Amino acid sequence: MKRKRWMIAAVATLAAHAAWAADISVTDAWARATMPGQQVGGAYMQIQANADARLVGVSSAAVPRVEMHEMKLDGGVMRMREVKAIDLPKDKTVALEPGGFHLMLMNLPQPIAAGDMIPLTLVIESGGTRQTVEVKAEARALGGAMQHHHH
Ligand SMILES: [Cu+2]
Repeated sequence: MKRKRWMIAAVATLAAHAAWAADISVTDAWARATMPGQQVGGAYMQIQANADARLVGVSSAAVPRVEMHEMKLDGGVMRMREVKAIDLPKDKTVALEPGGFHLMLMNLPQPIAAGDMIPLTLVIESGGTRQTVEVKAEARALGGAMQHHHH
């Protein structure tokens, strides 16, 4: 009988975790198409959480390594640095975009072509729990007004 009780407790714990998981919505996920020989690419999206949360990691089945970066104007020069986490305040839309926070797709095994769908797994922490969110970023061709994001 003791064993059965313990199992009920375990189920209750799972339910509590599910209740704490934030509702995450990701919209407008896209990646920048790359030139042949280019080793890195960028991915961008809008993320909204219905509870205070943090993006703490990103991985991809198609890219060996994904880093979270921040671009900031520093004495008139745009500088980029890797960040460990990106805050997702409750109900606020956080934009990962050229010139701000963004995802860096490292060591690309092959160029990203317009129309490619890049799978991304976001690891989001909220209320002491971690959850993953699967996203597909559609690659867009280079060019246009947003080409100032150099590396
Ligand atoms: Cu970057």
